[in-house]
Amino acid sequence: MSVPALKVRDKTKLGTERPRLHKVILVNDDYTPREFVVAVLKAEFRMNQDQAYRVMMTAHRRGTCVVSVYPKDVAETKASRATEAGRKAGYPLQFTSEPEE
Ligand code: TYC
Repeated sequence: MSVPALKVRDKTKLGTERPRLHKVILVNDDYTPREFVVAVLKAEFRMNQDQAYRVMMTAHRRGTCVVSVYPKDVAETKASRATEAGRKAGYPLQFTSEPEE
């Protein structure tokens, strides 16, 4: 008589979820010039003129706009660098990062 094979649940897959990505968010303000925001988006987030202009205008009209998503450390570094670029030029431009839903 053959012994029924025991079904062993393969739990390895449970540990293979990819880490959640984090959003970088552009926040509107009343002082930073539009062209400056566009220049920072192009320099820090590798956007072309058209993409950068659309993101800037969305934040301008709605208050915020998601710029892109990255692994946590990359999102945090890019948000600080971009915020720092504004600060150095004397503008209150803010980029934040938060986990994606
Ligand atoms: N609201 C700014 C202006 O009218 C432009 C601006 C857009 C600033 C988006 C920040 O995230 C921003 N000069």
